Amino acid sequence: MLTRILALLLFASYVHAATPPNIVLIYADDLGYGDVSCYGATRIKTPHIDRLAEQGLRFTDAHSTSATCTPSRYSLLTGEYAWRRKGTGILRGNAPLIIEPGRATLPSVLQRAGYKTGVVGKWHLGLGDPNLDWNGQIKPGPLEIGFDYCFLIPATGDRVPCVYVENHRVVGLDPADPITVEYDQPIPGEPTGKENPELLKLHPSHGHNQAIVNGISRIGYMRGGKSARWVDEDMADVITDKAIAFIENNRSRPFFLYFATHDIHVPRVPHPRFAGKSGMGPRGDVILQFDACVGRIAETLDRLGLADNTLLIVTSDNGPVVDDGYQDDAVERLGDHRPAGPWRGGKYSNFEGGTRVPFVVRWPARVKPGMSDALVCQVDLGASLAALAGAKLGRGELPDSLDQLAALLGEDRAGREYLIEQGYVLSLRQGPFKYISPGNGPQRNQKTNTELGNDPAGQLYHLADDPGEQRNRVTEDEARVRDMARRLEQLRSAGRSRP
Ligand code: NG6
Ligand code: CA
Repeated sequence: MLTRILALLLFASYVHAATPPNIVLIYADDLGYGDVSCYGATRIKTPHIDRLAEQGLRFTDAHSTSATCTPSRYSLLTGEYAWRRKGTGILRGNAPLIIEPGRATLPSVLQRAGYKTGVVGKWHLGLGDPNLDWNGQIKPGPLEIGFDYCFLIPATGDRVPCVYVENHRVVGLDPADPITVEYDQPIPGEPTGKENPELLKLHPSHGHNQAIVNGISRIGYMRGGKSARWVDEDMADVITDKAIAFIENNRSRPFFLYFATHDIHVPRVPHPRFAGKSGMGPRGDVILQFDACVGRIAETLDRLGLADNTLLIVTSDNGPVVDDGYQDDAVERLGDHRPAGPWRGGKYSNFEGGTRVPFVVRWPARVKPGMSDALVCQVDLGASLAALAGAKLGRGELPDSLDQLAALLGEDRAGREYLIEQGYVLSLRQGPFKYISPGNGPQRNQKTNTELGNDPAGQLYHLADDPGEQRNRVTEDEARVRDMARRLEQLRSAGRSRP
Protein backbone atom coordinates (compact mmCIF):
# COMPACT_ATOMS: atom_id res chain seq x y z
CA MET A 1 0.00 0.00 0.00
CA LEU A 2 2.68 2.45 1.09
CA THR A 3 4.73 1.80 -2.02
CA ARG A 4 1.64 2.34 -4.16
CA ILE A 5 1.03 5.68 -2.49
CA LEU A 6 4.67 6.62 -2.92
CA ALA A 7 4.58 5.62 -6.56
CA LEU A 8 1.45 7.67 -7.06
CA LEU A 9 2.99 10.67 -5.36
CA LEU A 10 6.10 10.35 -7.45
CA PHE A 11 4.02 10.03 -10.59
CA ALA A 12 1.94 13.04 -9.62
CA SER A 13 5.01 15.17 -9.05
CA TYR A 14 6.49 13.91 -12.32
CA VAL A 15 3.35 14.90 -14.23
CA HIS A 16 3.37 18.22 -12.42
CA ALA A 17 7.01 18.90 -13.25
CA ALA A 18 6.79 17.64 -16.80
CA THR A 19 3.78 19.59 -17.96
CA PRO A 20 3.28 22.87 -16.16
CA PRO A 21 0.31 24.56 -17.77
CA ASN A 22 0.48 27.67 -19.84
CA ILE A 23 -1.08 30.62 -18.06
CA VAL A 24 -3.15 33.31 -19.76
CA LEU A 25 -4.51 36.14 -17.64
CA ILE A 26 -7.02 38.32 -19.46
CA TYR A 27 -7.39 41.52 -17.46
CA ALA A 28 -10.29 43.75 -18.42
CA ASP A 29 -10.34 47.40 -17.44
CA ASP A 30 -13.34 48.64 -15.41
CA LEU A 31 -15.50 45.63 -16.28
CA GLY A 32 -18.13 45.27 -13.57
CA TYR A 33 -19.49 42.16 -11.87
CA GLY A 34 -22.88 42.79 -13.44
CA ASP A 35 -21.55 43.55 -16.94
CA VAL A 36 -21.19 39.88 -17.89
CA SER A 37 -24.16 37.64 -18.69
CA CYS A 38 -22.93 34.66 -16.66
CA TYR A 39 -22.90 37.06 -13.70
CA GLY A 40 -26.47 38.13 -14.27
CA ALA A 41 -26.43 40.76 -17.03
CA THR A 42 -29.49 40.31 -19.21
CA ARG A 43 -29.41 43.18 -21.67
CA ILE A 44 -25.80 42.40 -22.57
CA LYS A 45 -24.73 38.96 -23.75
CA THR A 46 -21.14 37.82 -23.32
CA PRO A 47 -21.21 34.34 -24.89
CA HIS A 48 -17.45 33.85 -24.96
CA ILE A 49 -16.92 34.57 -21.28
CA ASP A 50 -20.03 32.53 -20.48
CA ARG A 51 -18.62 29.54 -22.35
CA LEU A 52 -15.38 29.70 -20.34
CA ALA A 53 -17.46 29.87 -17.17
CA GLU A 54 -19.39 26.78 -18.27
CA GLN A 55 -16.18 24.90 -18.91
CA GLY A 56 -14.47 26.25 -15.80
CA LEU A 57 -15.05 27.85 -12.44
CA ARG A 58 -16.99 31.03 -11.89
CA PHE A 59 -16.09 32.85 -8.68
CA THR A 60 -18.67 34.95 -6.87
CA ASP A 61 -16.42 36.55 -4.23
CA ALA A 62 -13.25 37.40 -6.14
CA HIS A 63 -11.54 40.75 -5.78
CA SER A 64 -9.13 43.07 -7.42
CA THR A 65 -6.82 44.45 -4.75
CA SER A 66 -8.00 48.03 -5.25
CA ALA A 67 -10.86 50.03 -6.67
CA THR A 68 -8.64 51.71 -9.29
CA CYS A 69 -6.21 50.55 -11.89
CA THR A 70 -2.63 51.39 -10.94
CA PRO A 71 -2.79 50.02 -7.39
CA SER A 72 -4.58 46.85 -8.55
CA ARG A 73 -1.95 46.21 -11.21
CA TYR A 74 0.90 47.04 -8.85
CA SER A 75 -0.40 44.50 -6.34
CA LEU A 76 -1.06 41.89 -9.02
CA LEU A 77 2.48 42.06 -10.37
CA THR A 78 4.47 42.61 -7.16
CA GLY A 79 2.37 40.59 -4.72
CA GLU A 80 2.57 43.59 -2.41
CA TYR A 81 -0.37 45.74 -1.36
CA ALA A 82 -0.10 49.04 -3.19
CA TRP A 83 -1.24 50.93 -0.08
CA ARG A 84 2.05 50.02 1.56
CA ARG A 85 3.82 52.21 -1.01
CA LYS A 86 3.59 55.92 -1.75
CA GLY A 87 3.17 56.85 -5.39
CA THR A 88 1.01 53.90 -6.40
CA GLY A 89 -2.20 55.84 -7.07
CA ILE A 90 -3.56 56.46 -10.58
CA LEU A 91 -0.46 57.48 -12.54
CA ARG A 92 0.06 60.13 -15.16
CA GLY A 93 1.16 58.94 -18.57
CA ASN A 94 4.69 60.30 -18.07
CA ALA A 95 5.29 58.69 -14.67
CA PRO A 96 8.48 56.67 -14.20
CA LEU A 97 8.29 52.92 -13.61
CA ILE A 98 7.06 52.29 -10.05
CA ILE A 99 8.21 48.66 -9.77
CA GLU A 100 11.94 48.48 -8.96
CA PRO A 101 13.93 46.28 -11.35
CA GLY A 102 15.47 43.42 -9.42
CA ARG A 103 12.57 42.75 -7.09
CA ALA A 104 10.65 39.52 -7.48
CA THR A 105 7.46 39.87 -9.49
CA LEU A 106 4.78 37.51 -10.71
CA PRO A 107 6.41 37.31 -14.16
CA SER A 108 10.00 37.08 -12.86
CA VAL A 109 9.08 34.18 -10.60
CA LEU A 110 7.48 32.37 -13.53
CA GLN A 111 10.51 33.21 -15.67
CA ARG A 112 12.67 31.52 -13.03
CA ALA A 113 10.46 28.45 -13.37
CA GLY A 114 11.17 28.31 -17.11
CA TYR A 115 8.19 30.23 -18.47
CA LYS A 116 8.29 32.66 -21.39
CA THR A 117 6.49 35.74 -20.16
CA GLY A 118 4.71 38.45 -22.11
CA VAL A 119 2.51 41.45 -21.40
CA VAL A 120 0.24 42.89 -24.06
CA GLY A 121 -2.04 45.88 -23.53
CA LYS A 122 -2.56 48.46 -20.82
CA TRP A 123 0.42 49.00 -18.54
CA HIS A 124 -0.21 52.07 -16.32
CA LEU A 125 2.70 51.32 -13.97
CA GLY A 126 5.02 53.98 -15.35
CA LEU A 127 7.90 53.63 -17.78
CA GLY A 128 11.53 54.70 -17.77
CA ASP A 129 13.19 57.24 -15.53
CA PRO A 130 11.65 60.58 -14.50
CA ASN A 131 12.84 62.41 -17.62
CA LEU A 132 12.12 59.72 -20.14
CA ASP A 133 12.69 60.59 -23.81
CA TRP A 134 9.91 58.79 -25.67
CA ASN A 135 12.00 58.91 -28.86
CA GLY A 136 14.80 56.77 -27.48
CA GLN A 137 15.01 53.51 -25.56
CA ILE A 138 12.07 53.26 -23.20
CA LYS A 139 13.43 51.57 -20.11
CA PRO A 140 13.24 50.38 -17.44
CA GLY A 141 9.84 48.83 -18.14
CA PRO A 142 8.28 45.38 -18.27
CA LEU A 143 11.41 43.77 -19.75
CA GLU A 144 13.40 44.88 -16.71
CA ILE A 145 10.96 43.37 -14.19
CA GLY A 146 10.40 39.88 -15.54
CA PHE A 147 8.69 40.00 -18.92
CA ASP A 148 10.40 38.62 -22.02
CA TYR A 149 8.14 40.57 -24.36
CA CYS A 150 5.86 43.57 -24.17
CA PHE A 151 3.46 45.45 -26.42
CA LEU A 152 1.95 48.29 -24.47
CA ILE A 153 -0.56 51.02 -24.16
CA PRO A 154 1.83 52.95 -21.89
CA ALA A 155 -0.73 54.36 -19.43
CA THR A 156 -4.43 54.40 -20.33
CA GLY A 157 -6.49 55.02 -23.43
CA ASP A 158 -7.41 58.46 -22.12
CA ARG A 159 -3.86 59.58 -21.26
CA VAL A 160 -1.04 60.68 -23.54
CA PRO A 161 1.17 59.45 -25.09
CA CYS A 162 -1.32 57.80 -27.45
CA VAL A 163 1.18 55.43 -29.06
CA TYR A 164 2.10 51.78 -28.63
CA VAL A 165 5.41 50.71 -27.14
CA GLU A 166 6.89 47.36 -28.21
CA ASN A 167 9.76 46.21 -26.04
CA HIS A 168 11.92 49.34 -25.76
CA ARG A 169 10.54 51.48 -28.59
CA VAL A 170 7.51 53.43 -29.72
CA VAL A 171 6.02 51.54 -32.67
CA GLY A 172 6.01 53.30 -36.04
CA LEU A 173 7.74 56.47 -34.87
CA ASP A 174 9.20 58.74 -37.55
CA PRO A 175 12.45 60.22 -36.18
CA ALA A 176 11.68 63.41 -38.14
CA ASP A 177 8.54 63.92 -36.04
CA PRO A 178 9.64 63.33 -32.45
CA ILE A 179 7.20 62.96 -29.57
CA THR A 180 6.91 65.46 -26.71
CA VAL A 181 4.81 64.54 -23.67
CA GLU A 182 3.81 67.15 -21.12
CA TYR A 183 1.44 67.05 -18.16
CA ASP A 184 1.98 70.39 -16.46
CA GLN A 185 1.23 72.88 -19.20
CA PRO A 186 -0.16 73.03 -22.73
CA ILE A 187 2.27 72.74 -25.63
CA PRO A 188 2.13 75.99 -27.64
CA GLY A 189 0.56 75.57 -31.06
CA GLU A 190 -1.10 72.24 -30.30
CA PRO A 191 -4.91 72.19 -30.32
CA THR A 192 -6.70 71.05 -27.15
CA GLY A 193 -10.19 69.82 -26.41
CA LYS A 194 -10.71 72.88 -24.25
CA GLU A 195 -9.75 75.45 -26.91
CA ASN A 196 -10.84 73.54 -30.02
CA PRO A 197 -14.01 71.56 -29.29
CA GLU A 198 -14.89 71.85 -33.00
CA LEU A 199 -12.14 69.29 -33.72
CA LEU A 200 -13.72 66.63 -31.51
CA LYS A 201 -15.79 63.61 -32.50
CA LEU A 202 -16.17 62.61 -28.82
CA HIS A 203 -16.57 65.31 -26.19
CA PRO A 204 -15.51 65.12 -22.57
CA SER A 205 -18.06 65.28 -19.76
CA HIS A 206 -15.40 66.08 -17.17
CA GLY A 207 -11.62 66.43 -17.45
CA HIS A 208 -10.18 64.94 -20.67
CA ASN A 209 -9.95 68.30 -22.46
CA GLN A 210 -6.26 68.43 -23.33
CA ALA A 211 -4.36 66.86 -26.29
CA ILE A 212 -6.53 65.82 -29.22
CA VAL A 213 -5.71 62.48 -30.83
CA ASN A 214 -8.03 60.83 -33.36
CA GLY A 215 -10.69 63.48 -32.71
CA ILE A 216 -10.77 62.66 -28.97
CA SER A 217 -9.32 64.90 -26.28
CA ARG A 218 -7.29 63.25 -23.53
CA ILE A 219 -5.53 63.83 -20.22
CA GLY A 220 -2.10 65.41 -20.81
CA TYR A 221 -0.50 67.16 -23.77
CA MET A 222 1.49 65.70 -26.61
CA ARG A 223 3.10 66.83 -29.82
CA GLY A 224 4.54 64.86 -32.73
CA GLY A 225 4.66 61.12 -33.26
CA LYS A 226 1.85 61.49 -35.83
CA SER A 227 2.70 58.26 -37.67
CA ALA A 228 2.79 56.34 -34.39
CA ARG A 229 -0.53 57.47 -32.95
CA TRP A 230 -3.08 54.80 -32.31
CA VAL A 231 -6.55 54.64 -33.80
CA ASP A 232 -8.94 53.87 -30.96
CA GLU A 233 -11.34 51.96 -33.20
CA ASP A 234 -8.57 49.47 -34.06
CA MET A 235 -7.06 49.12 -30.60
CA ALA A 236 -8.85 45.93 -29.53
CA ASP A 237 -7.85 44.20 -32.77
CA VAL A 238 -4.25 45.45 -32.66
CA ILE A 239 -3.59 44.22 -29.14
CA THR A 240 -5.51 40.96 -29.55
CA ASP A 241 -3.42 40.21 -32.68
CA LYS A 242 -0.26 40.80 -30.61
CA ALA A 243 -1.53 38.58 -27.80
CA ILE A 244 -2.31 35.82 -30.30
CA ALA A 245 1.12 36.18 -31.93
CA PHE A 246 2.75 35.77 -28.51
CA ILE A 247 0.80 32.55 -27.93
CA GLU A 248 1.70 31.24 -31.39
CA ASN A 249 5.39 32.07 -30.97
CA ASN A 250 5.58 30.31 -27.63
CA ARG A 251 3.25 27.40 -28.28
CA SER A 252 5.93 24.80 -27.64
CA ARG A 253 6.94 25.88 -24.14
CA PRO A 254 5.19 26.94 -20.99
CA PHE A 255 4.25 30.59 -21.33
CA PHE A 256 2.57 33.25 -19.24
CA LEU A 257 0.60 35.88 -21.09
CA TYR A 258 -0.76 38.90 -19.22
CA PHE A 259 -3.25 40.36 -21.67
CA ALA A 260 -4.55 43.64 -20.27
CA THR A 261 -7.21 45.08 -22.53
CA HIS A 262 -8.12 48.72 -22.91
CA ASP A 263 -11.81 47.76 -22.94
CA ILE A 264 -14.03 48.72 -21.27
CA HIS A 265 -12.23 51.88 -20.07
CA VAL A 266 -12.90 55.34 -21.51
CA PRO A 267 -12.73 56.55 -24.19
CA ARG A 268 -15.16 53.87 -25.33
CA VAL A 269 -14.70 53.78 -29.07
CA PRO A 270 -15.70 50.42 -30.54
CA HIS A 271 -14.64 49.13 -33.93
CA PRO A 272 -17.43 49.75 -36.50
CA ARG A 273 -18.36 46.06 -36.40
CA PHE A 274 -19.46 46.47 -32.76
CA ALA A 275 -20.73 50.06 -32.91
CA GLY A 276 -24.45 50.16 -32.17
CA LYS A 277 -24.66 46.40 -31.62
CA SER A 278 -25.48 46.37 -27.91
CA GLY A 279 -28.35 48.84 -27.97
CA MET A 280 -26.74 50.38 -24.91
CA GLY A 281 -24.41 52.83 -26.56
CA PRO A 282 -20.62 52.60 -26.68
CA ARG A 283 -20.25 51.26 -23.13
CA GLY A 284 -22.32 48.20 -24.06
CA ASP A 285 -20.63 47.93 -27.47
CA VAL A 286 -17.16 47.72 -25.94
CA ILE A 287 -18.34 44.99 -23.56
CA LEU A 288 -19.28 43.00 -26.68
CA GLN A 289 -15.89 43.88 -28.15
CA PHE A 290 -14.10 42.71 -25.02
CA ASP A 291 -16.05 39.47 -25.05
CA ALA A 292 -15.08 38.92 -28.68
CA CYS A 293 -11.38 39.39 -27.77
CA VAL A 294 -11.77 36.73 -25.09
CA GLY A 295 -13.31 34.51 -27.77
CA ARG A 296 -10.37 35.04 -30.12
CA ILE A 297 -7.88 34.07 -27.40
CA ALA A 298 -9.88 30.94 -26.52
CA GLU A 299 -10.18 30.05 -30.21
CA THR A 300 -6.39 30.40 -30.60
CA LEU A 301 -5.77 28.01 -27.72
CA ASP A 302 -8.21 25.53 -29.33
CA ARG A 303 -6.62 25.86 -32.75
CA LEU A 304 -3.13 25.23 -31.39
CA GLY A 305 -4.27 22.32 -29.25
CA LEU A 306 -3.27 24.20 -26.11
CA ALA A 307 -6.67 24.70 -24.48
CA ASP A 308 -6.55 21.57 -22.33
CA ASN A 309 -3.34 22.48 -20.55
CA THR A 310 -3.73 26.24 -20.31
CA LEU A 311 -4.93 27.91 -17.15
CA LEU A 312 -7.04 30.78 -18.47
CA ILE A 313 -8.25 33.50 -16.12
CA VAL A 314 -10.61 36.31 -17.07
CA THR A 315 -11.08 39.12 -14.58
CA SER A 316 -11.06 42.91 -14.17
CA ASP A 317 -8.85 45.52 -12.47
CA ASN A 318 -11.63 47.31 -10.55
CA GLY A 319 -15.36 47.76 -10.47
CA PRO A 320 -17.48 49.58 -13.05
CA VAL A 321 -18.15 53.25 -13.72
CA VAL A 322 -20.75 54.69 -16.07
CA ASP A 323 -19.71 58.29 -16.77
CA ASP A 324 -15.92 58.33 -16.48
CA GLY A 325 -15.36 61.57 -18.33
CA TYR A 326 -16.81 61.44 -21.87
CA GLN A 327 -20.25 62.19 -23.29
CA ASP A 328 -20.69 58.67 -24.60
CA ASP A 329 -24.35 58.09 -23.78
CA ALA A 330 -23.50 55.56 -21.09
CA VAL A 331 -25.75 57.20 -18.50
CA GLU A 332 -28.60 57.85 -20.92
CA ARG A 333 -28.61 54.28 -22.28
CA LEU A 334 -28.06 52.43 -19.02
CA GLY A 335 -31.71 51.65 -18.31
CA ASP A 336 -32.05 48.85 -15.77
CA HIS A 337 -28.57 47.43 -16.44
CA ARG A 338 -26.62 47.23 -13.18
CA PRO A 339 -22.89 47.29 -13.96
CA ALA A 340 -21.90 46.29 -10.41
CA GLY A 341 -24.59 43.63 -10.18
CA PRO A 342 -25.93 43.32 -6.64
CA TRP A 343 -23.05 45.27 -5.07
CA ARG A 344 -23.11 48.86 -3.93
CA GLY A 345 -20.73 51.48 -5.35
CA GLY A 346 -18.26 50.81 -8.15
CA LYS A 347 -14.86 51.98 -9.33
CA TYR A 348 -13.25 54.33 -6.73
CA SER A 349 -15.57 53.06 -3.95
CA ASN A 350 -15.10 51.45 -0.54
CA PHE A 351 -18.28 49.47 -1.09
CA GLU A 352 -18.12 45.98 -2.60
CA GLY A 353 -18.65 47.30 -6.12
CA GLY A 354 -15.14 48.76 -5.96
CA THR A 355 -13.28 45.47 -6.00
CA ARG A 356 -15.71 42.59 -6.40
CA VAL A 357 -15.17 41.64 -10.00
CA PRO A 358 -15.92 38.83 -12.44
CA PHE A 359 -13.35 36.05 -12.13
CA VAL A 360 -13.45 32.94 -14.28
CA VAL A 361 -10.84 30.18 -14.25
CA ARG A 362 -10.71 27.52 -16.94
CA TRP A 363 -8.20 24.68 -17.07
CA PRO A 364 -9.86 21.60 -18.55
CA ALA A 365 -7.03 19.24 -17.56
CA ARG A 366 -7.37 20.07 -13.89
CA VAL A 367 -10.28 22.29 -12.90
CA LYS A 368 -13.77 20.82 -12.58
CA PRO A 369 -16.52 23.08 -13.93
CA GLY A 370 -18.75 24.80 -11.41
CA MET A 371 -19.07 27.81 -9.22
CA SER A 372 -17.08 28.86 -6.19
CA ASP A 373 -17.91 31.24 -3.37
CA ALA A 374 -14.32 31.12 -2.09
CA LEU A 375 -12.93 34.49 -1.04
CA VAL A 376 -10.08 35.15 -3.47
CA CYS A 377 -7.96 38.17 -4.31
CA GLN A 378 -5.71 39.04 -7.22
CA VAL A 379 -2.82 39.87 -4.89
CA ASP A 380 -2.56 36.10 -4.38
CA LEU A 381 -2.03 35.25 -8.04
CA GLY A 382 1.75 35.65 -7.67
CA ALA A 383 2.28 33.10 -4.89
CA SER A 384 -0.43 30.79 -6.24
CA LEU A 385 0.90 30.68 -9.79
CA ALA A 386 4.45 30.31 -8.45
CA ALA A 387 3.26 27.23 -6.55
CA LEU A 388 1.64 25.93 -9.70
CA ALA A 389 4.85 26.42 -11.68
CA GLY A 390 6.91 24.77 -8.96
CA ALA A 391 8.83 27.98 -8.20
CA LYS A 392 10.00 28.58 -4.64
CA LEU A 393 9.56 32.07 -3.22
CA GLY A 394 12.45 33.53 -1.25
CA ARG A 395 12.00 35.41 2.01
CA GLY A 396 10.21 38.68 1.50
CA GLU A 397 9.34 37.96 -2.12
CA LEU A 398 5.74 38.83 -3.12
CA PRO A 399 5.22 39.76 0.54
CA ASP A 400 1.42 39.98 0.62
CA SER A 401 0.70 37.18 -1.81
CA LEU A 402 -0.67 33.98 -0.28
CA ASP A 403 -0.65 30.61 -1.96
CA GLN A 404 -4.34 30.18 -2.69
CA LEU A 405 -3.85 27.74 -5.55
CA ALA A 406 -6.26 25.21 -4.07
CA ALA A 407 -9.00 27.85 -4.00
CA LEU A 408 -8.22 28.99 -7.55
CA LEU A 409 -8.48 25.42 -8.78
CA GLY A 410 -11.73 24.79 -6.93
CA GLU A 411 -10.24 22.28 -4.49
CA ASP A 412 -10.73 24.57 -1.50
CA ARG A 413 -14.12 26.23 -1.32
CA ALA A 414 -13.31 28.72 1.45
CA GLY A 415 -10.31 30.68 0.18
CA ARG A 416 -8.91 33.52 2.26
CA GLU A 417 -9.68 33.77 5.94
CA TYR A 418 -9.71 37.58 5.63
CA LEU A 419 -9.46 40.12 2.84
CA ILE A 420 -8.32 43.73 2.66
CA GLU A 421 -10.05 45.92 0.10
CA GLN A 422 -8.53 49.24 -0.98
CA GLY A 423 -10.97 51.94 -2.01
CA TYR A 424 -10.66 55.44 -0.63
CA VAL A 425 -9.78 53.82 2.68
CA LEU A 426 -9.08 50.22 3.65
CA SER A 427 -11.78 47.71 4.50
CA LEU A 428 -11.50 44.33 6.16
CA ARG A 429 -13.63 41.36 5.23
CA GLN A 430 -13.81 38.58 7.77
CA GLY A 431 -16.46 35.88 7.92
CA PRO A 432 -19.76 37.46 6.94
CA PHE A 433 -18.62 40.90 8.12
CA LYS A 434 -17.11 43.88 6.37
CA TYR A 435 -15.58 46.74 8.27
CA ILE A 436 -14.89 49.98 6.39
CA SER A 437 -12.39 52.28 8.09
CA PRO A 438 -13.44 55.83 8.89
CA GLY A 439 -13.13 57.96 5.77
CA ASN A 440 -13.15 61.72 5.51
CA GLY A 441 -13.36 61.82 1.75
CA PRO A 442 -16.53 62.77 -0.14
CA GLN A 443 -19.54 60.44 0.11
CA ARG A 444 -20.13 60.59 -3.58
CA ASN A 445 -17.94 61.25 -6.59
CA GLN A 446 -20.14 63.92 -8.09
CA LYS A 447 -18.62 63.62 -11.53
CA THR A 448 -18.99 59.89 -11.94
CA ASN A 449 -21.99 59.71 -9.60
CA THR A 450 -20.40 56.87 -7.63
CA GLU A 451 -21.16 56.22 -3.97
CA LEU A 452 -17.70 56.20 -2.45
CA GLY A 453 -18.65 54.77 0.94
CA ASN A 454 -16.81 57.31 3.09
CA ASP A 455 -18.10 57.80 6.61
CA PRO A 456 -16.04 59.51 9.32
CA ALA A 457 -17.48 57.10 11.91
CA GLY A 458 -16.51 53.92 10.05
CA GLN A 459 -18.98 51.26 8.91
CA LEU A 460 -19.81 47.65 9.62
CA TYR A 461 -21.95 45.48 7.39
CA HIS A 462 -23.10 41.88 7.56
CA LEU A 463 -22.66 40.92 3.92
CA ALA A 464 -24.40 37.56 4.19
CA ASP A 465 -27.64 39.22 5.38
CA ASP A 466 -27.07 42.55 3.70
CA PRO A 467 -25.05 42.15 0.51
CA GLY A 468 -26.04 45.64 -0.62
CA GLU A 469 -24.32 47.28 2.39
CA GLN A 470 -27.43 49.20 3.41
CA ARG A 471 -27.56 48.68 7.17
CA ASN A 472 -24.56 50.09 8.99
CA ARG A 473 -24.06 48.30 12.33
CA VAL A 474 -21.22 50.44 13.56
CA THR A 475 -23.00 51.67 16.69
CA GLU A 476 -24.77 48.44 17.58
CA ASP A 477 -21.73 46.14 17.43
CA GLU A 478 -18.94 48.24 18.88
CA ALA A 479 -16.90 45.30 20.14
CA ARG A 480 -16.67 43.79 16.68
CA VAL A 481 -15.81 47.15 15.16
CA ARG A 482 -12.96 47.51 17.65
CA ASP A 483 -11.70 43.98 16.95
CA MET A 484 -11.80 44.38 13.21
CA ALA A 485 -10.18 47.83 13.33
CA ARG A 486 -7.41 46.40 15.50
CA ARG A 487 -6.87 43.45 13.18
CA LEU A 488 -6.70 45.72 10.13
CA GLU A 489 -4.16 47.89 11.90
CA GLN A 490 -2.07 44.81 12.79
CA LEU A 491 -2.12 43.61 9.20
CA ARG A 492 -1.09 47.05 8.06
CA SER A 493 1.70 47.63 10.55
CA ALA A 494 3.15 44.13 10.07
CA GLY A 495 4.44 45.45 6.74
CA ARG A 496 3.75 42.13 4.98
CA SER A 497 1.34 39.22 5.03
CA ARG A 498 3.87 36.39 4.84
CA PRO A 499 7.08 35.88 6.81
C1 NG6 B 1 -9.42 59.50 -13.47
C2 NG6 B 1 -10.02 59.93 -14.80
C3 NG6 B 1 -10.79 58.76 -15.35
C4 NG6 B 1 -9.90 57.55 -15.47
C5 NG6 B 1 -9.25 57.25 -14.13
C6 NG6 B 1 -8.26 56.13 -14.17
C7 NG6 B 1 -10.55 62.33 -14.90
C8 NG6 B 1 -11.56 63.40 -14.58
N1 NG6 B 1 -10.92 61.08 -14.60
O1 NG6 B 1 -8.66 60.54 -12.93
O2 NG6 B 1 -11.33 59.08 -16.59
O3 NG6 B 1 -8.90 57.77 -16.43
O4 NG6 B 1 -8.57 58.39 -13.65
O5 NG6 B 1 -8.90 54.94 -14.41
O6 NG6 B 1 -9.49 62.64 -15.38
S1 NG6 B 1 -8.14 53.62 -14.10
O7 NG6 B 1 -9.05 52.54 -14.46
O8 NG6 B 1 -6.94 53.62 -14.92
O9 NG6 B 1 -7.85 53.62 -12.66
CA1 CA C 1 -9.48 50.30 -14.34
